[in-house]
Amino acid sequence: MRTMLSTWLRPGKVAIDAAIVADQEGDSLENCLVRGLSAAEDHPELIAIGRGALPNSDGEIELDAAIMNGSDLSAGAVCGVRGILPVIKLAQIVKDTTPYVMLAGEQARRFALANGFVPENLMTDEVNRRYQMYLESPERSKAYVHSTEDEPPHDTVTMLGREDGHFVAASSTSGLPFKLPGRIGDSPIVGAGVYADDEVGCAGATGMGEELWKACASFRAVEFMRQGMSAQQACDAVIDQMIRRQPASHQRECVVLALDKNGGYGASISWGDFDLWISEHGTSRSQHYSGKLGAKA
Ligand code: SD4
Repeated sequence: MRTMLSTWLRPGKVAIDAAIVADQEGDSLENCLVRGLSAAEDHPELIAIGRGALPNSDGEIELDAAIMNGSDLSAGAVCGVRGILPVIKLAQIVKDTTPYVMLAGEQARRFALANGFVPENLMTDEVNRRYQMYLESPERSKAYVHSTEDEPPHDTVTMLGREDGHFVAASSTSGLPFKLPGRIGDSPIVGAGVYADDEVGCAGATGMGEELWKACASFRAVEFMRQGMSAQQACDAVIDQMIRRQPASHQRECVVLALDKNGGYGASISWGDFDLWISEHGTSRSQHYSGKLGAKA
């Protein structure tokens, strides 16, 4: 039986639905996650990842993605990529066709073009409108924020998959809204945003990338499971440690999610709210999590 997880309510639903279709069509576990994330990247109305994501402070969408396969610890990632979709597919091609783990920026884009990707303008009217609002806003000086207005955009979808003791972790992101150009977060970093090892399980992260990266959150969760913790215990232990050691995790969403070898799943969040999609037996449901330090006001 396959279990797949996907983060955040709106983009996570698009991703899990597409992954379930891929599963029903008999695609590999890894391809199910790639197809799930690709669907969310391509969706023009989601203010999340890929097309129609929020741009950096120059008004350009810069995308990051990573995928790790627990069978042999193979991994591929891209970061700071402009005008290319889907970057999760590009990360998979880096994994499968090069001896490298990560390609960055303009060179990753050139690699994409050489592999048949077609450059596109990913800015939608809605995102142009929000960028104008950002330019005119007194909040502009605080560009380093996680979310802007009414509905938090949730700029990352992280997916995990398990099938008969085999694990895959994948993540696709536009990073933080109006980030400094060139800024890279945890999502494309193996060990921070994703980690998978068939000996143990897999884990992923979403939220404040700098904190999750400093915690090596995904690797740490997998190593906690190696020590015998369940997925839920491992996620709690990572977040507890972040709360203890990293003051910024007290006001920012820092989320870890995991799948273990015993059929369990788990997620934990430091502060704020988080929704996880879980697919088992071809149907999906969402589960809500509140921060250990309280939900958003
Ligand atoms: C980042 N972790 O680049 C990502 C942001 C995120 O929901 O997860 N947003 O820091």
